[in-house]
Amino acid sequence: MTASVPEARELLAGARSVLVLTGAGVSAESGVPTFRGRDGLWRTHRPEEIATPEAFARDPRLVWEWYGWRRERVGRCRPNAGHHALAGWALERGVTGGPGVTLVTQNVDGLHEAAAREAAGVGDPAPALPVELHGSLFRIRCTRCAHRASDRSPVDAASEASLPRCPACGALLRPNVVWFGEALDPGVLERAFAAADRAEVCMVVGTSGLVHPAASLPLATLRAGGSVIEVNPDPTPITGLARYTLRGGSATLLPELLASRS
Ligand code: BV8
Ligand code: ZN
Repeated sequence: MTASVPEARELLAGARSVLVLTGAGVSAESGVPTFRGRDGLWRTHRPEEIATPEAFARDPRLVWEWYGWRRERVGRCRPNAGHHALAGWALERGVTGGPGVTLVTQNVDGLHEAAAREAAGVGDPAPALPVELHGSLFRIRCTRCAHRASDRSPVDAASEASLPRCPACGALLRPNVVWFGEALDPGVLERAFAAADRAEVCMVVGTSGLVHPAASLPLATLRAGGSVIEVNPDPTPITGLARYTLRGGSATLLPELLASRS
Protein backbone atom coordinates (compact mmCIF):
# COMPACT_ATOMS: atom_id res chain seq x y z
CA MET A 1 0.00 0.00 0.00
CA THR A 2 1.09 3.57 -0.57
CA ALA A 3 2.69 4.61 2.66
CA SER A 4 4.29 7.53 4.40
CA VAL A 5 8.02 7.81 4.89
CA PRO A 6 7.78 7.46 8.71
CA GLU A 7 5.98 4.10 8.39
CA ALA A 8 8.65 2.78 6.03
CA ARG A 9 11.38 4.20 8.29
CA GLU A 10 9.91 2.28 11.23
CA LEU A 11 9.95 -0.99 9.29
CA LEU A 12 13.57 -0.43 8.21
CA ALA A 13 14.74 0.59 11.68
CA GLY A 14 13.44 -2.67 13.13
CA ALA A 15 15.05 -4.86 10.47
CA ARG A 16 18.22 -6.76 11.45
CA SER A 17 19.11 -7.47 7.84
CA VAL A 18 18.10 -5.47 4.75
CA LEU A 19 18.52 -6.14 1.06
CA VAL A 20 18.37 -3.10 -1.23
CA LEU A 21 17.78 -3.86 -4.94
CA THR A 22 18.23 -0.93 -7.33
CA GLY A 23 17.55 -0.43 -11.02
CA ALA A 24 18.06 2.34 -13.56
CA GLY A 25 15.56 4.62 -11.79
CA VAL A 26 18.01 5.27 -8.92
CA SER A 27 20.37 6.87 -11.47
CA ALA A 28 17.69 8.76 -13.42
CA GLU A 29 18.23 11.95 -11.41
CA SER A 30 21.96 11.73 -12.18
CA GLY A 31 21.09 12.08 -15.86
CA VAL A 32 21.63 8.40 -16.74
CA PRO A 33 18.87 7.39 -19.20
CA THR A 34 16.67 4.55 -17.95
CA PHE A 35 15.90 1.54 -20.12
CA ARG A 36 12.19 1.95 -20.58
CA GLY A 37 11.46 5.52 -19.70
CA ARG A 38 10.63 8.44 -22.03
CA ASP A 39 14.30 9.03 -22.90
CA GLY A 40 14.88 5.27 -22.54
CA LEU A 41 18.06 3.71 -23.79
CA TRP A 42 16.00 1.24 -25.75
CA ARG A 43 14.41 4.05 -27.75
CA THR A 44 17.24 3.80 -30.28
CA HIS A 45 17.76 0.05 -30.02
CA ARG A 46 15.68 -2.87 -28.68
CA PRO A 47 17.42 -5.15 -26.15
CA GLU A 48 17.24 -8.14 -28.53
CA GLU A 49 19.01 -6.10 -31.21
CA ILE A 50 21.94 -5.03 -29.19
CA ALA A 51 22.38 -6.26 -25.58
CA THR A 52 22.85 -9.92 -26.64
CA PRO A 53 25.81 -12.17 -27.55
CA GLU A 54 24.18 -12.81 -30.94
CA ALA A 55 24.16 -9.09 -31.75
CA PHE A 56 27.84 -8.86 -30.75
CA ALA A 57 28.75 -11.85 -32.91
CA ARG A 58 26.78 -10.36 -35.81
CA ASP A 59 27.93 -6.74 -35.54
CA PRO A 60 30.53 -6.03 -32.83
CA ARG A 61 31.07 -2.53 -34.22
CA LEU A 62 27.40 -1.53 -33.67
CA VAL A 63 27.38 -3.02 -30.18
CA TRP A 64 30.63 -1.28 -29.22
CA GLU A 65 29.28 2.00 -30.70
CA TRP A 66 26.28 1.80 -28.34
CA TYR A 67 28.38 0.87 -25.32
CA GLY A 68 30.97 3.51 -26.18
CA TRP A 69 28.20 6.14 -26.32
CA ARG A 70 26.78 4.96 -22.99
CA ARG A 71 30.24 4.83 -21.35
CA GLU A 72 30.94 8.40 -22.48
CA ARG A 73 27.51 9.68 -21.40
CA VAL A 74 27.39 7.81 -18.06
CA GLY A 75 31.06 8.61 -17.37
CA ARG A 76 29.99 12.29 -17.04
CA CYS A 77 27.28 11.51 -14.48
CA ARG A 78 27.73 11.81 -10.74
CA PRO A 79 25.97 10.00 -7.88
CA ASN A 80 22.77 11.78 -6.76
CA ALA A 81 21.38 12.31 -3.25
CA GLY A 82 19.75 8.87 -3.42
CA HIS A 83 23.07 7.10 -4.06
CA HIS A 84 24.71 9.12 -1.28
CA ALA A 85 21.90 8.38 1.20
CA LEU A 86 22.18 4.64 0.52
CA ALA A 87 25.98 4.70 0.83
CA GLY A 88 25.97 6.67 4.11
CA TRP A 89 23.27 4.42 5.59
CA ALA A 90 25.03 1.18 4.57
CA LEU A 91 28.34 2.44 6.00
CA GLU A 92 26.67 3.48 9.25
CA ARG A 93 25.05 0.05 9.62
CA GLY A 94 28.30 -1.67 8.67
CA VAL A 95 30.30 0.30 11.21
CA THR A 96 27.89 0.33 14.15
CA GLY A 97 27.26 -3.40 13.72
CA GLY A 98 23.61 -2.51 13.20
CA PRO A 99 21.35 -4.34 10.73
CA GLY A 100 23.46 -5.63 7.86
CA VAL A 101 22.66 -3.96 4.56
CA THR A 102 23.43 -5.65 1.25
CA LEU A 103 23.18 -3.37 -1.76
CA VAL A 104 22.47 -5.25 -4.99
CA THR A 105 22.23 -3.32 -8.24
CA GLN A 106 21.16 -4.12 -11.79
CA ASN A 107 22.89 -0.97 -12.95
CA VAL A 108 26.17 -0.96 -14.85
CA ASP A 109 26.85 2.77 -14.30
CA GLY A 110 29.25 2.53 -11.34
CA LEU A 111 27.42 5.27 -9.41
CA HIS A 112 26.82 3.23 -6.23
CA GLU A 113 30.53 2.45 -6.05
CA ALA A 114 31.43 6.11 -6.57
CA ALA A 115 29.03 7.11 -3.76
CA ALA A 116 30.46 4.40 -1.45
CA ARG A 117 34.03 5.61 -1.98
CA GLU A 118 33.01 9.24 -1.46
CA ALA A 119 31.13 8.36 1.74
CA ALA A 120 33.99 6.26 3.12
CA GLY A 121 36.69 8.87 2.42
CA VAL A 122 39.88 7.28 3.81
CA GLY A 123 37.79 4.57 5.54
CA ASP A 124 36.71 1.16 4.22
CA PRO A 125 33.92 1.52 1.59
CA ALA A 126 33.17 -2.25 1.66
CA PRO A 127 29.82 -2.15 3.55
CA ALA A 128 28.43 0.23 0.91
CA LEU A 129 29.92 -1.38 -2.22
CA PRO A 130 27.18 -2.90 -4.42
CA VAL A 131 26.83 -6.44 -5.70
CA GLU A 132 26.76 -5.66 -9.45
CA LEU A 133 24.45 -8.30 -10.92
CA HIS A 134 24.95 -7.22 -14.53
CA GLY A 135 28.58 -6.07 -14.55
CA SER A 136 29.86 -2.61 -15.46
CA LEU A 137 30.20 -0.27 -18.46
CA PHE A 138 33.69 0.48 -17.15
CA ARG A 139 35.03 -3.06 -17.24
CA ILE A 140 36.03 -5.18 -20.25
CA ARG A 141 36.82 -8.83 -20.74
CA CYS A 142 38.46 -10.78 -23.54
CA THR A 143 36.29 -12.87 -25.88
CA ARG A 144 38.97 -15.55 -25.91
CA CYS A 145 41.29 -15.59 -22.87
CA ALA A 146 40.82 -14.79 -19.18
CA HIS A 147 41.98 -11.16 -19.52
CA ARG A 148 39.67 -8.64 -17.83
CA ALA A 149 40.30 -5.10 -16.66
CA SER A 150 38.75 -1.78 -15.72
CA ASP A 151 38.49 0.51 -18.73
CA ARG A 152 37.01 4.01 -18.83
CA SER A 153 38.64 4.99 -22.12
CA PRO A 154 36.68 6.26 -25.15
CA VAL A 155 35.81 3.53 -27.67
CA ASP A 156 36.79 4.01 -31.32
CA ALA A 157 33.97 2.15 -33.07
CA ALA A 158 34.63 3.75 -36.46
CA SER A 159 35.42 0.33 -37.92
CA GLU A 160 35.95 -3.25 -36.79
CA ALA A 161 39.68 -2.66 -37.14
CA SER A 162 39.61 0.09 -34.49
CA LEU A 163 37.62 -1.92 -31.87
CA PRO A 164 39.41 -2.67 -28.56
CA ARG A 165 41.64 -5.76 -28.63
CA CYS A 166 43.09 -7.92 -25.88
CA PRO A 167 46.64 -6.92 -24.89
CA ALA A 168 47.35 -10.57 -23.99
CA CYS A 169 46.04 -12.52 -27.00
CA GLY A 170 44.86 -9.95 -29.55
CA ALA A 171 41.23 -11.15 -29.62
CA LEU A 172 38.30 -8.71 -29.58
CA LEU A 173 37.41 -7.32 -26.14
CA ARG A 174 33.75 -6.98 -25.02
CA PRO A 175 31.99 -4.94 -22.36
CA ASN A 176 32.03 -6.94 -19.10
CA VAL A 177 28.25 -6.80 -18.72
CA VAL A 178 25.63 -9.58 -18.67
CA TRP A 179 23.64 -9.63 -21.91
CA PHE A 180 20.15 -11.04 -22.36
CA GLY A 181 20.37 -14.82 -22.63
CA GLU A 182 23.67 -14.88 -20.70
CA ALA A 183 23.93 -16.42 -17.25
CA LEU A 184 24.83 -14.19 -14.34
CA ASP A 185 28.03 -14.98 -12.44
CA PRO A 186 27.09 -17.87 -10.09
CA GLY A 187 28.98 -16.37 -7.15
CA VAL A 188 27.25 -13.00 -7.60
CA LEU A 189 23.86 -14.71 -7.85
CA GLU A 190 24.52 -16.80 -4.75
CA ARG A 191 25.49 -13.70 -2.75
CA ALA A 192 22.40 -11.80 -3.87
CA PHE A 193 19.93 -14.60 -3.11
CA ALA A 194 21.59 -15.39 0.24
CA ALA A 195 21.06 -11.73 1.18
CA ALA A 196 17.43 -11.91 -0.03
CA ASP A 197 16.78 -15.07 2.01
CA ARG A 198 18.10 -13.57 5.26
CA ALA A 199 16.61 -10.09 4.75
CA GLU A 200 13.71 -9.02 6.92
CA VAL A 201 13.11 -6.18 4.47
CA CYS A 202 13.86 -5.99 0.74
CA MET A 203 13.76 -2.38 -0.43
CA VAL A 204 13.30 -2.18 -4.22
CA VAL A 205 14.32 1.18 -5.69
CA GLY A 206 13.88 2.38 -9.28
CA THR A 207 13.32 -0.83 -11.19
CA SER A 208 10.51 -1.87 -13.52
CA GLY A 209 10.81 -5.38 -12.09
CA LEU A 210 10.80 -6.93 -15.57
CA VAL A 211 14.25 -8.49 -15.80
CA HIS A 212 15.03 -11.83 -14.16
CA PRO A 213 16.64 -13.24 -12.13
CA ALA A 214 17.03 -9.78 -10.45
CA ALA A 215 13.27 -9.29 -10.20
CA SER A 216 12.98 -12.57 -8.25
CA LEU A 217 15.03 -11.25 -5.32
CA PRO A 218 12.09 -9.55 -3.53
CA LEU A 219 10.10 -12.77 -3.96
CA ALA A 220 12.86 -14.67 -2.15
CA THR A 221 12.62 -12.25 0.79
CA LEU A 222 8.82 -12.66 0.89
CA ARG A 223 9.13 -16.46 0.78
CA ALA A 224 11.51 -16.28 3.75
CA GLY A 225 8.91 -14.28 5.71
CA GLY A 226 10.26 -10.78 5.07
CA SER A 227 8.53 -7.67 3.68
CA VAL A 228 9.06 -5.49 0.63
CA ILE A 229 9.26 -1.71 0.39
CA GLU A 230 9.09 -0.17 -3.09
CA VAL A 231 10.44 3.29 -4.00
CA ASN A 232 9.25 4.26 -7.48
CA PRO A 233 7.17 7.09 -9.00
CA ASP A 234 5.23 4.50 -11.01
CA PRO A 235 3.55 1.15 -10.26
CA THR A 236 5.44 -2.01 -11.27
CA PRO A 237 4.85 -5.78 -10.99
CA ILE A 238 6.53 -5.50 -7.58
CA THR A 239 3.95 -2.99 -6.25
CA GLY A 240 1.47 -5.78 -5.49
CA LEU A 241 4.08 -7.52 -3.30
CA ALA A 242 5.07 -4.42 -1.36
CA ARG A 243 3.99 -3.80 2.21
CA TYR A 244 4.82 -0.14 1.69
CA THR A 245 5.09 1.77 -1.59
CA LEU A 246 6.67 5.22 -1.61
CA ARG A 247 5.61 7.02 -4.78
CA GLY A 248 8.27 9.49 -5.85
CA GLY A 249 11.87 10.00 -6.96
CA SER A 250 14.59 8.16 -5.06
CA ALA A 251 16.85 11.24 -4.89
CA THR A 252 14.15 12.87 -2.71
CA LEU A 253 12.73 9.86 -0.86
CA LEU A 254 15.92 7.98 0.09
CA PRO A 255 17.51 10.89 2.02
CA GLU A 256 14.22 11.31 3.95
CA LEU A 257 13.92 7.58 4.54
CA LEU A 258 17.52 6.89 5.57
CA ALA A 259 18.63 10.05 7.37
CA SER A 260 20.15 9.00 10.70
CA ARG A 261 18.01 9.86 13.69
CA SER A 262 20.57 12.20 15.28
C1 BV8 B 1 19.28 -15.17 -17.98
C2 BV8 B 1 23.21 -5.19 -18.61
C3 BV8 B 1 19.50 -17.51 -18.30
C4 BV8 B 1 23.56 -4.84 -20.01
C5 BV8 B 1 20.91 -6.00 -18.54
C6 BV8 B 1 10.49 -14.36 -19.90
C7 BV8 B 1 10.16 -14.25 -18.56
C8 BV8 B 1 11.14 -14.07 -17.59
C9 BV8 B 1 12.49 -13.99 -17.97
C10 BV8 B 1 12.80 -14.08 -19.30
C11 BV8 B 1 11.82 -14.27 -20.27
N1 BV8 B 1 12.43 -14.32 -21.47
C12 BV8 B 1 13.77 -14.17 -21.30
C13 BV8 B 1 14.01 -14.06 -19.99
C14 BV8 B 1 15.30 -13.91 -19.35
C15 BV8 B 1 15.78 -12.47 -19.45
C16 BV8 B 1 14.73 -11.49 -19.02
O1 BV8 B 1 14.50 -11.31 -17.84
N2 BV8 B 1 14.09 -10.85 -20.02
C17 BV8 B 1 13.04 -9.90 -19.70
C18 BV8 B 1 13.20 -8.65 -20.58
C19 BV8 B 1 11.69 -10.56 -19.89
N3 BV8 B 1 16.89 -12.41 -18.55
C20 BV8 B 1 18.13 -12.71 -18.99
O2 BV8 B 1 18.39 -12.98 -20.14
C21 BV8 B 1 19.21 -12.78 -17.91
N4 BV8 B 1 19.92 -14.01 -18.07
O3 BV8 B 1 18.12 -15.30 -17.69
O4 BV8 B 1 20.10 -16.21 -18.28
C22 BV8 B 1 20.61 -18.45 -18.49
C23 BV8 B 1 20.88 -19.35 -17.46
C24 BV8 B 1 21.89 -20.28 -17.65
C25 BV8 B 1 22.63 -20.28 -18.84
C26 BV8 B 1 22.35 -19.35 -19.84
C27 BV8 B 1 21.33 -18.42 -19.67
C28 BV8 B 1 20.18 -11.63 -18.07
C29 BV8 B 1 19.48 -10.32 -17.80
C30 BV8 B 1 20.51 -9.20 -17.77
C31 BV8 B 1 20.38 -8.34 -19.00
N5 BV8 B 1 21.28 -7.19 -18.88
N6 BV8 B 1 21.77 -4.99 -18.39
C32 BV8 B 1 23.39 -3.38 -20.28
O5 BV8 B 1 23.01 -2.61 -19.36
O6 BV8 B 1 23.67 -3.00 -21.42
S1 BV8 B 1 19.27 -5.72 -18.18
C33 BV8 B 1 18.92 -4.05 -18.07
O7 BV8 B 1 17.51 -3.86 -17.97
C34 BV8 B 1 19.41 -3.42 -16.80
O8 BV8 B 1 20.62 -3.90 -16.32
C35 BV8 B 1 18.31 -3.70 -15.81
O9 BV8 B 1 18.61 -4.82 -15.05
C36 BV8 B 1 17.19 -4.14 -16.66
C37 BV8 B 1 15.86 -3.61 -16.18
O10 BV8 B 1 15.88 -2.28 -16.23
P1 BV8 B 1 15.54 -1.39 -14.91
O11 BV8 B 1 16.79 -1.24 -14.13
O12 BV8 B 1 14.38 -1.93 -14.17
O13 BV8 B 1 15.21 -0.05 -15.63
P2 BV8 B 1 13.84 0.35 -16.37
O14 BV8 B 1 14.15 1.50 -17.26
O15 BV8 B 1 13.18 -0.88 -16.92
O16 BV8 B 1 12.94 0.86 -15.16
C38 BV8 B 1 13.30 2.04 -14.49
C39 BV8 B 1 12.35 2.17 -13.31
O17 BV8 B 1 12.75 3.31 -12.54
C40 BV8 B 1 10.90 2.40 -13.73
O18 BV8 B 1 10.07 1.57 -12.92
C41 BV8 B 1 10.67 3.88 -13.39
O19 BV8 B 1 9.34 4.10 -12.96
C42 BV8 B 1 11.62 4.08 -12.25
N7 BV8 B 1 12.09 5.47 -12.09
C43 BV8 B 1 12.22 6.45 -13.03
N8 BV8 B 1 12.70 7.58 -12.45
C44 BV8 B 1 12.88 7.28 -11.12
C45 BV8 B 1 12.50 5.94 -10.89
N9 BV8 B 1 12.56 5.36 -9.67
C46 BV8 B 1 13.00 6.11 -8.65
N10 BV8 B 1 13.40 7.40 -8.79
C47 BV8 B 1 13.34 8.02 -10.00
N11 BV8 B 1 13.73 9.31 -10.13
ZN1 ZN C 1 42.73 -12.30 -24.64
